[in-house]
This record gives sequence, structure tokens and C-alpha cells, in this order.
Amino acid sequence: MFCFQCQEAAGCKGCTKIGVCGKTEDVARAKDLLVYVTKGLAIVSSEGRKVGVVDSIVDRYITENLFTTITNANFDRDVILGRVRETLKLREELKSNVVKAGGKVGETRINGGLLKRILGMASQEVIMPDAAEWSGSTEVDFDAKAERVGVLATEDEDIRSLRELIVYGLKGLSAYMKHAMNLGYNDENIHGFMARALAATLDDSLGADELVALALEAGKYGVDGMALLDKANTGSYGHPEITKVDIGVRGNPGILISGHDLKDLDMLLKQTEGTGVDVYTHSEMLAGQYYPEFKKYGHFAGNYGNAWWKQAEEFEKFNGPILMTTNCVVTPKDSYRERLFTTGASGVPGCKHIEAAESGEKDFSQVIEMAKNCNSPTEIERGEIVGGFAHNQVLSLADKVVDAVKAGAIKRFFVMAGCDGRAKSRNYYTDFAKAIPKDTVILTAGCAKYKYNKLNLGEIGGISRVLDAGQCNDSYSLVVIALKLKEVFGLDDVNELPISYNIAWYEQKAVIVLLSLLHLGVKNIHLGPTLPAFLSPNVANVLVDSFGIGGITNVEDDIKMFMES
Ligand code: FSO
Ligand code: SF4
Repeated sequence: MFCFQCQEAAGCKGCTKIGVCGKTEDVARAKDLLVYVTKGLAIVSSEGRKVGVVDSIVDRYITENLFTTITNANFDRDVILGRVRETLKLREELKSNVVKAGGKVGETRINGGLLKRILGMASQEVIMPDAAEWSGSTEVDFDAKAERVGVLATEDEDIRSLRELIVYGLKGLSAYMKHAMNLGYNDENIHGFMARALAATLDDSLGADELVALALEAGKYGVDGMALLDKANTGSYGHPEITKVDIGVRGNPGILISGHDLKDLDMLLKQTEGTGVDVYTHSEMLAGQYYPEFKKYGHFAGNYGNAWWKQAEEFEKFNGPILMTTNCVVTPKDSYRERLFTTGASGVPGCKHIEAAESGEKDFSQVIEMAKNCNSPTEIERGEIVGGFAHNQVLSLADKVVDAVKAGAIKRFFVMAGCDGRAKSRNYYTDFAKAIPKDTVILTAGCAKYKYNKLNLGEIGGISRVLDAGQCNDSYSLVVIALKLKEVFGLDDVNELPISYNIAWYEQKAVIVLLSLLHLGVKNIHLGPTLPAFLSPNVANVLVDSFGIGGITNVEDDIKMFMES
């Protein structure tokens, strides 16, 4: 196996024997193959679009496949290989529809090309890339193919780097699209781009310049995808508002819901109402606490625990069932394996998976029944945290914020969005948050906030010094806020604002957020705790030269550098 898609890639190079995330070699092979056949389906889908064939089932499938291969989402090889089989089937069905519509997708195979070739009619052949042609049915076929189509199949390290940058951005985008789609929101243009861009990563005629341009184009669609999800979330559950969230426990049995899918939270809250079971949020689901539509539930308790990587210890103490709606899943300990349920793109072999019905509804009754027989959660913390500073809420405070900036009470904003992770070096972010001048404010989104959201960093003129917009996709809110400030201050360039970007990344959703920021022209973003292993030296240089991207050094020097910029 070879995988270098996340920040925890072994030795900052790549995982080769087993993933630091727990991904085993056989799961890695299955995921490599799933990405490959998904590219094949994308090639056919792109060709189909040229003749007006748009298949929403295929679009959804491509989206879910990519999401399934994101770091820490799904460790279930059988599920992944099942998706490979279904993808091959969908691809052949789509091909015949495209051919019927006049498209050219391997007519030689479909319409008796062998015969044409024998008859010397080779000029009529349409040669499709292998990913759109290859087929297999047994695990032996699958494993043999997977060995040849992983990341290292692209030999040139710069082309490989750019192709993977694009694929990882698309994986992040697929997660956001899936959440939006679950709420009934969709955008055909984004699917069209995803198919085109995936197909392009197998196109040997594309050089580095074209791939850089495509990566930035992915950033444009990243903004669109995040905006769509913002619309889906706020349209369904209202605009997040300033909320104090209890981090202690109550006396009832509870269900802990983690991940990012608000539709799952919605269904779980409805189904647990009146059952005597409380619902707690975990990690990225904390953002659910900020939405008016969820606050109305009396049994919606507080937030339990911290960022994803502490789950083994915290899930043990929760005592009740845990529902993982997406990544980040850590290989469960036996002590709570039976209490861990997955749904959506997440999956762990041996843990129960809750499937959605055709209508999208999910039946959580077995989770609720289990909860009733469990002890209430063990208290691990007490107190509260404050969040809910998404764009609508912050813009309603815009006058206050602008006045504070004009009066010099706020000297600088630090965007510290992104992810948390287990590396000790990430304590940098706690130290950084503690050490920045008291007249500065942190804008955050994603699970990165757990490094400093319990530090009580105080307020400036009634404005909290840590403004948490919500989940990683709510980085969109931070962009909306920045653009509004640019307008209010009459600036031409968003980079003239007193905003510094010190972003912590872990997995592929952070990649699409980064590409989105680049697309919006944001410069001098610092990424840590390490730069992505998938950036080759030359590609990293392009990002440094064109966008001023940098890493982190130490708290003191970095603060000096940011404050002087
Ligand atoms: Fe964190 Fe995991 Fe939200 Fe990621 S829980 S690390 S960038 O999935 O998506 O921030
Ligand atoms: Fe390694 Fe990250 Fe890939 Fe897991 S997702 S195998 S930790 S690079």
C-alpha cells in the first residue's frame, strides 16, 4: 500500500504497511481500486454530459464513493468492494445510455467492436482509458488490479502530486455535497465538474500547468459546494446563533452523535424525543448545538468530549451508544465496539451500520433501545463553551466588530480553522492561541478549535476572542465575514484586511477548504503542523511562489511574523 492523503502520513512521506489511521493493506487496496473505478465512471459520465446524458444516480454514487475513501471514514473492505462492483455495473449501464444518445464511449466493445476491428474498420474505434474499460468480479481480480492503479501508478512526482491534490480536493468536496444532498439540496454543475476533474486525473495529455489550473478550479467549486451546504443547513435548521454549550453530563442515559451530518442529528433528535434518552454531540457535531431548530429539544444535552482523536478514551466513558455519521472514526476498542454504530459513508467491520431507506429516512430504534439499558455518561468535564458565530450571527454584530477594529481595540484576526489531530506538535495551536496579543481575535471552524476553545480567552468589548463558526465546511462563513469586512473597509483586496491565516489540517476536507481560499485570492496561508506529504517539492514551490503558502515554525517567531505582515 501507499497512501499520503492526510497529515498523519507516516514519516511525513506516506503509509506503506498500515495506515497511522488504522487502514490495513487490504482496505487500502480496496480503496485504491474504488477511486480508480470511480474515475472510470466519471470518464463515462463526462462523455455522457457532452450528449446531454446526466444521471443523478451516477452523480450521487461518485460522490459517495469519494466520501467513502476519505481518511478515517470507512474501514470495511466488504462495503468498499461492494461499491466497486456496483460502480462497474453503473458504468456499463451508463455507457449504453450514452451510446444511445450518440456519445462515444467505447463503441468497439459495446457494439461489436471486435467484429469491426476484424473487418478492418479500426478507424471507428473509440478507445476508452483503461479505468472506463477494465472489469473484474473476484477479490483476486480486484486485489491484482488495485496493486497497479494506486497513487504510485503515476510515475512523474509532480504530475502525481497535482493529480492527488485534485483528487483529495474532490474527496473533501464530495463530503460537503453529500451532506447538502441529504437535505435535498444539489447542484448539477458541481457534479459535472467533479466528473470532469476526476477524468482529467487519468488524462496523460495534461501537464503541470493544466493541472494547477484545474486544482484552482476545484477551489471555485469548493466555494460553491460550501455555499450550497450553508444554504442547506441554514435553510433546514435556521441560522446558527450565539450559544453556550454545556460540556458536563446529565443523569439520563445518552446517545453520542459524532461526525458532520446534520440530517442524521435531526432524525435522531426526533426519534429520541420522549424516550428518556438524551442526545449529546461529539467533536464536529458540536456545531449542531448552534442551530435554532435543534435547540428546541429538551433532551438535546451538551457536548461530550473533544476532537475525534480522543474518542477511544472518551467513548469508553460515555457508557451509551455512539453514532458515527462520518469520519473521523478511530479503530474502536473492544470495550465499546458493540456500542459503536455507523451510518452514511462511515463504516467499521463488526460495528452495526444503519442504512437509509429509499426515502432517506433512517431507523435508529436499535440505537435508542440500547441506550435505554446503558448507564448515563461518566462526567469528564464541567463548564460551558460558546459558539455559533457563523456569518449571519457575526454580520449582525458587524457594527460592533468594525467599531472595535477602527478604535484599535481589535488589531488582528487569526483564522485558525481546520482540524485537530493526535500529533504532539499540534500543541503549537494551544500555545499560539494563548500567546497571541490580547487585542486579537481567533476565527475558527472545524475540529481544530478543540485546541483552544476551553481556554477562556476572554472578550473584547463584548466580542468573544474565539469566534467558532461551526464545522470545517463553515469555513465558508469565515470567508463571508472576511468579504464583508473588505467591503465595509472599502478595500480592493481581501489580503489588505488585518487577517492572518494559520490553518491546521488533517484530512481531505481541509484540502478543499484550502483550494477554496486560494481560489478567492487569499494569500500567505500558513499550514501546519506539517505541509502535505503529497506536495512534491516543485508543486510546493509553485504554491509558495504564487500564493505565499508557508508552514509553521515556533509560536514566538510566527506571531511576530503575522503581526508584522
Ligand atoms: Fe475534523 Fe475529522 Fe471536520 Fe475533518 S472531525 S478532521 S477536516 O473530519 O472534517 O474537522
Ligand atoms: Fe496514512 Fe493518512 Fe493514508 Fe491513513 S489516510 S493510510 S494515516 S496517509
